[in-house]
Order: sequence, then C-alpha cells, then structure tokens
Amino acid sequence: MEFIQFTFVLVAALCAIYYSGQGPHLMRRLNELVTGKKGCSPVADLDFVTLHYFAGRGRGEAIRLMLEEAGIPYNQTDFTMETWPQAKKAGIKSGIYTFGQVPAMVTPSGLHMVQSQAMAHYIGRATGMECDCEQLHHCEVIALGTEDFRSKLSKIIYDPGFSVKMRDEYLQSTAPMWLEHFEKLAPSIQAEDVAYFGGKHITWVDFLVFDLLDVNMEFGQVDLGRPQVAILSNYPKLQSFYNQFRTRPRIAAYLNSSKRAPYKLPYVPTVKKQEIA
Ligand SMILES: N[C@@H](CCC(=O)N[C@@H](CS)C(=O)NCC(=O)O)C(=O)O
Repeated sequence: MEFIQFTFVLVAALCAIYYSGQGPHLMRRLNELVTGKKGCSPVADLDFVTLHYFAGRGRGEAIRLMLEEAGIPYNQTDFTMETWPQAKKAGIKSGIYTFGQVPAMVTPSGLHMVQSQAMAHYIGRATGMECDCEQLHHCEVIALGTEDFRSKLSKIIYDPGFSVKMRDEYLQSTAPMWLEHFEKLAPSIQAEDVAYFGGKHITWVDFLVFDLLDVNMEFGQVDLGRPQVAILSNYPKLQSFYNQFRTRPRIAAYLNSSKRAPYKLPYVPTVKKQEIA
C-alpha cells in the first residue's frame, strides 16, 4: 500500500515539475549540488595539464588564462620554429595532434585534445566555468563570433607582406565593425556589478572574449610610426568588461607576471614611401 502511495506521489510530483516548465532549472540545481560545479554537463576535475603550444601567446593564451583562474597547475612545451617540425611529426604519430596543429592539452589521466575552443569549453566544464544549459547556444554563438573576428586580424598579421597600410585599414574599418557587434552582446555596465558574457557567472566564453579584446588592444598600441589607437574607447561596455576582467586577482597576477610571453607581431611591417602620411 505504502509503495503504491509513494509511486503515486512521485508520479504526481514529476508531472507537476514537467508541466511547470521548471524541469531544466531543477536539473541544473541538482547537478550543481551533486558535482559542486556550475553549468551544463560538468566533467571530472583536471589536476594537471601539459599545454602543447609555441612560446608565445597566440591561441594558447585563453587556455593559460583559464588554467590560471582555476588554479590548475600546468607546464608548457614552448615550441620554437626549430623544435616544432620534429614535435609535429611525433604528435601526429602518437595521435595527440589530431590535425597536426597546436594548441593541444594532455593530462596525466590520459585525456588529450586539440582545438583551442573545444579545450576552453572542456576546461570550463571541468571547473564550473561552463554556461547554463539554457545559455549554451548563446555561448556557442559568442565563441564562434570570437573566432571569426580573430581570423580577420590573423589574416593580416600572418601575411608576410603585412604593411602599415593593412594595419591602418584594420584599425579604421574592420575592428570597429566587429567591436560594434560585440558591444551589443556585452553585459550591461553597473558600477558594483560583475558582468559576464555567458550569464550570471564567469564562463569559458569570457576568456575567449577577453583574449580577443586584449589582442586587439595590443595591436592598436604597437608602435609602427603611427599614433597608437585605444581600440576600446568607443565601446563602453567592452571597455568595462575588459577592465573588470583584468582585475580578477589570479588574472591580474598572471598578466603582471614574467611568465606571460610579451605581445609580438610575427612580421615587422614595412612602411612604403607612399604610406607615410
Ligand atoms: N582551429 C585550431 C587552429 C590551430 C592552429 O592554427 N594552430 C597553429 C598555431 S596558432 C599551428 O599549429 N601551426 C603550425 C602548423 O600548422 O604546423 C585551434 O583553434 O586550435
């Protein structure tokens, strides 16, 4: 009898949850309670990471920032142009470099993976810096948007013919157009509030956006015989996000440490005579 009553109450409760539309919310709370991690589909902790990448910021930097913020110890391969060809061969042979490229991350428990955004997302899931399930599509849109914006800058700076004219065009038209889009997505500014791109708590997409803004800030500041450009000055929400993010204690400690590689352009541009204003 008791069992029948219990079953009846259980079914009634499940129906009530289903029809109230609160199911996903309750599942999230339950998930958080069980795993202690915020966000959709958490995975096991990462206790140590080897980051395979070049000795420079590039696509490794958002990953480093996440590891720093989460307090996960890591070491790095710091490849150079000389050491890379051999490492690439070995990485392809062992299967770690799925597409023959880095960044890649490897853990003592046998996890290995490539693709910087997939890695950032995984670290987010392992550390509670993951978006809520309802926000996941929004986070993916932002992440892929950072990739598209990033590719515009990469296209010019990795061009062996990179010139000051290309830099000017980028800063005058390409970057403002993309920053305008991101300004619309940026969290609102409230003096006391801490704002994030993926919802109410910090997530992996904040690291992708911060790194993207930082790369653009640095690019605008490089001395190429032109006035420097404070690239975020017309975008108050992005500027506020950038400033807030920089002051997170672990992020600030990393940004100010000597272990952070300096910003460097792959090619020093040539100023052609007709480009001198
Ligand atoms: N979509 C990949 C791109 C990886 C990529 O382009 N890696 C470059 C360095 S940033 C690389 O490994 N270059 C050396 C090579 O391809 O041999 C990601 O986001 O991780």
